[in-house]
Parts: sequence; C-alpha cells; structure tokens
Amino acid sequence: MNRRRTRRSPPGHARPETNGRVVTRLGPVFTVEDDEGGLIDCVARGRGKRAVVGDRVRFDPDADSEMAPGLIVAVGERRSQLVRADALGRRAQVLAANIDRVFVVCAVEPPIREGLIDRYLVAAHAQGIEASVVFNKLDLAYEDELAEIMEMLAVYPPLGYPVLSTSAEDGRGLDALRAATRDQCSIFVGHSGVGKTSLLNALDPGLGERVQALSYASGRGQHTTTTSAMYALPGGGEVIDSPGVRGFALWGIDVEGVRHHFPEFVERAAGCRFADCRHVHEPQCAVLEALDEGDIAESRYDSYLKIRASLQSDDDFPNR
Ligand SMILES: Nc1nc2c(ncn2[C@@H]2O[C@H](COP(=O)(O)OP(=O)(O)OP(=O)(O)O)[C@@H](O)[C@H]2O)c(=O)[nH]1
Ligand SMILES: [Mg+2]
Ligand SMILES: [Zn+2]
Repeated sequence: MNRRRTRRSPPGHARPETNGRVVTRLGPVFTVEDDEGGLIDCVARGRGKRAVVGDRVRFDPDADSEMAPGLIVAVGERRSQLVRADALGRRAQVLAANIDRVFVVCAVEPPIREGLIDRYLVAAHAQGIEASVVFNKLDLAYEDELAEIMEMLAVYPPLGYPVLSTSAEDGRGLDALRAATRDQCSIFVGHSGVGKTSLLNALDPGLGERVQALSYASGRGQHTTTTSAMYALPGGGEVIDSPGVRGFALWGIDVEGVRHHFPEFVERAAGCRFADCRHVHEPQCAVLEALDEGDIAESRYDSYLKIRASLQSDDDFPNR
C-alpha cells in the first residue's frame, strides 16, 4: 500500500488550506513559505500554476500529491510584476511578483550595456516598481575606466534611479546596498556573471549553502544561478536572486507607450507642440531640444529609439 495515502485528510473533512508566499520554483515544484515561516514544497493545480516567486498563494499543505506534500490552489492579486517577453516574443514571462524595487546589477566585466539597463528601467516604471542601478566589481575597475563608467551612470540619479557602487569582493558599498534593500522586497537582475549571487552572499554570508544549492557549477568553478529564489535578510527586507539574462524584451508596452516610461521625456512633453508628440521627427519638440542642448543623455535617447524599433518590428505580436 502506498504509505503517502495514509497521510491524506479523511474524506469529508475540510482541507486545511492556508496562505503563504512562493519563495522558489524548480520545474513543477514550488517552495512556499507559510505565514509562520515554515517551508512547504507544493505542486499547483489550475490557475495556481501561474504562480511565480513573490506570489501570495492559497495552498493545502497536506494534499500529498506524488511530487510534493502541498498543493497551490489559487494565486493572490499582484501589486506588481516584473515581466518580459519570452524568447519568441509570443508570451509574457513573469519573473517575479509583488516587488518594490529592481536592482539592475552591472559590472566592468561582463561590460555594461545601457540598452539593457534602460529596458529594465522601462519595465519597472511601467509597473510602478522603483529601480536602482548597482555597479559591482568596483575592485576590478581601473581608475580611468571607473571615471568613464561613473559618468555614464551619472544620468540615472536625477531621473529617480539611485546608483550604488559595490564590491562583493572587498565589501565596498555593501552597507549602502543593505540599507537600500531594507524593509522591502527587491530583485537582483542583470547579465550573467555580474555578481548578483555574490552580492547577496556578501549581504548575508549565512545564506551561503541555500544560495549555492540553486546554482549550476560550471567546469571553470563559476556558479550560474538557475532559478529565481527569495531570501530574507537578517536586517529586514527580502531579495530575489535571479538567473542572468542575455537580453530583456519588453512585454505589454506598445511602441507609442514607451515614451511614458522615460521620466525625462514625461517631464518635458508638456513643452512639445503636439500633445501626442513621439519625440522623433516632430517640429518644436521639447525632448529633441533638450537632447540638442545636452539636457537629455544621448545614451537614453538612443535606448528610446532602439526600444521603439524593436517594438515596431513586432507587428505580428500586438501584445508585446
Ligand atoms: N573581483 C570581483 N569578483 C566578483 C565580484 N562579484 C562577483 N565576482 C565574481 O564574479 C563571478 C560571477 O559572480 P556571480 O555572483 O555568480 O554572478 P551572477 O550575476 O550571480 O551570475 P548568474 O547567476 O550567472 O546570473 C564569480 O566568479 C564571482 O566570484 C566583485 O565584486 N569583485
Ligand atoms: Mg547568480
Ligand atoms: Zn516631443
């Protein structure tokens, strides 16, 4: 006889459903933290299958299916979600839910791509999620290189996106990062190898093994994060570590919507001659004037045009 069966609730008894939050997912198995801090592995049924890390869920801790003891039956409403288009551009891929702040992590190596930073910032803005940029591996940057990078990143703070410089190696900037992650739910995103997992470990060395368990160790001794997972920091606050990306394609924003997610454009758009100015070829465009005068960064405007172009060429996928 299957021993698992004997643990099932007797027929007719109300299932002891309870609330919790998804802290990680590996294939079909979600790990859910209940409101007392217990961790229960669950599978999901029906609408529960759309759960992602950060989701509030209703679950039965004792459903005792073949794969896991628990069963997620419903997903709560999300106050925010970080979402991108899948590789084919046909579906939304929700990376995490109920996030307060996105930390876009970059480093000298692999090199910074402003285009990627700006796409993340647009996706966050569209969801009302705050965002910061973290420049990590400070210890590896040469002085002249550092000056150049700092100048490049200096465009962000005036737009409402703080920039933090850190080294997971020598500890610089970690106090500021700790303060910035306190009392909220954040996610670390960015290219593979920029140091997201290392930063998390540096913030709380006690996490070591749990973080390591969700990594794939390559032959060169590098550990690549394979799935998103949420960790509670001892000083308060939670951080979701996410697998590195090659690129980030926007979802749910159409070509004419992009301009509303560049704060420096929004601020100036009232000065454009046309109320629906796209800030591309229009006469008397306050954004183009600010660009000419050097008040809007070329890198940002360049990102704007590239994002527009990427969405325009996707007419087959109107949802994107
Ligand atoms: N010198 C130096 N090396 C760092 C620093 N942060 C991370 N590294 C190294 O960079 C490599 C990649 O770090 P990870 O933390 O695995 O990077 P990640 O962003 O989590 O990568 P994925 O999980 O693949 O997305 C490792 O060899 C780290 O030891 C840093 O501040 N300074
Ligand atoms: Mg990692
Ligand atoms: Zn304009």
